[in-house]
Amino acid sequence: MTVIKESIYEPLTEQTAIELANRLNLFQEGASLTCNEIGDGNLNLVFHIQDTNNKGIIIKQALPYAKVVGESWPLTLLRNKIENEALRVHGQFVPSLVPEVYYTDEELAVTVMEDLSYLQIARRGLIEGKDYPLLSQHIGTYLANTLFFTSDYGMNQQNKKRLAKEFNNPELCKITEDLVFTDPFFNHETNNFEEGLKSFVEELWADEHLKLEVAKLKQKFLTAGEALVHGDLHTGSIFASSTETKVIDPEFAFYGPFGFDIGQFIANLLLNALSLEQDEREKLFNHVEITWNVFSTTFTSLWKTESVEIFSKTNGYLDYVLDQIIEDTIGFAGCELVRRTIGLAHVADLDEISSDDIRIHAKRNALKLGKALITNRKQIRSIEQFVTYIRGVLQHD
Ligand code: SR1
Ligand code: MG
Repeated sequence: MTVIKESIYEPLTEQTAIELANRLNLFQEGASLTCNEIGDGNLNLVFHIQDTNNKGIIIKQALPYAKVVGESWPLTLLRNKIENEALRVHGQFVPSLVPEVYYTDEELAVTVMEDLSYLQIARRGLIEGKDYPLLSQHIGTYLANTLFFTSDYGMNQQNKKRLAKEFNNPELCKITEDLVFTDPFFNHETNNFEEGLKSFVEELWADEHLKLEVAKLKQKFLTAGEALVHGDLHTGSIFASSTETKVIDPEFAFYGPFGFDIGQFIANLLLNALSLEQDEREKLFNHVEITWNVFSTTFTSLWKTESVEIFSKTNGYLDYVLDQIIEDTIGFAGCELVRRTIGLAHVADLDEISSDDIRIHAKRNALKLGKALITNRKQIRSIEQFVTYIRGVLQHD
C-alpha cells in the first residue's frame, strides 16, 4: 500500500506566525507579541514579530507561487531550503554580513531569523539619497569570500562537487534564464515597458549582434559552475546602515559564474545612478569602483594564501581569472540593466521617477548603457576604464 504523506504546509497568517514564535520559545514566556506582514519582495511572506520591549524576530515563508504574478505561476517551496543552506554556507565565511538563522522548517518552508528592521533595504535608502559609506566595501568583502571559498580555488574538489549537487536549483535558475537572459531581448509577454520606449525596444529586438552577445552570456550562466553565487544580489537583497550591511534572500543560490553576483550588484548601483542628475552620479560610480577593488584585492590575497589549486602559483593564471571575471561582470550588469527596465520585475529607482519625460529619459539611458556594456565588455580591461566608459556613454544625455 502506498502511503501518501499529507503536506502540513499552509501559508502563515499574522496570528499563526505569533503562535509559531511562541512554540519556539524565542520570547519570554507570556510576552505580548505583535506581528506585521512586511514582505514587499516578489516571492515570499515576511512577518515581523515584536514584544513590548521591541525585541524582534523575522519569520520568512516561501509561498508555492510567485507573489509578483499570482497563483498562476507555481514555484517550488524547496527554495526556502536553498536559502537556509546558502545563508549557512556563506555565513561561515562572512558571519557579520549575513543574518543569523534561529530556526528552519522545511515542510512549512519557513526561516526564523534575526530582526534586521533597525537597518534599511539599501535600494530604498539609496533612493532617499543615503550614502552608505561602507556598503561597497562590505559587498566587495562578501563577494570575494563567498565566491573564493566555494570555488575550486578555495575548497576541496570532492566537497565542491557535493555542494554543487546540494545547490541544484533548476526552477529559480529558469526564472533568471528567462527574465534576465531571454525575454527582454524578444517580443515576449513577460516584458513590461512604456509606450515612450517602444522604438528603442524594437531596435534592441532587431539587433542580431547584441543577441549573439546575450546568448554567450546566457551560455555562461547556464554552464559555468564556478562558485556558490547568491543568484539575486540586487540592492533590494541588502539591508544597510552607515555602519552595517547584511545580505539577505539567497533563494536563487546555485553554482554559477563568478561574475554574476558582482554584475547584478553593480547594475543596481548604476540603475540608481541613472535616476539622478549627471553631477550626482559620482557617489554611485565610486561605490562601483570600491566594490570591484575590494573584491579583486581580497580575492587576490585569498588566492595567494589559501588556494588549494596547484596552478595558482603559475604566473599569469590569477590575471587570466580576474580578466574573465571582470568581462563577465560587465556583460551580466548590462543584461540586468536591460531586464530591470523593460522586463518583468522593475526597480523602484526608475519606476518611481514621477515626471514622465525624466523617467523615460532615464530608462532610455539604462537601455543604451545595458546594450553598450553587453557588446563592448571585452574591450574594458579595468574598473577605472569601466567607469570612464560609463561616463562616456552617458555624457550626451
Ligand atoms: C518572478 S520573480 C521576479 C524576480 O524577483 C526576484 O527578486 C528575482 O530578481 C526575480 O527575477
Ligand atoms: Mg529576493
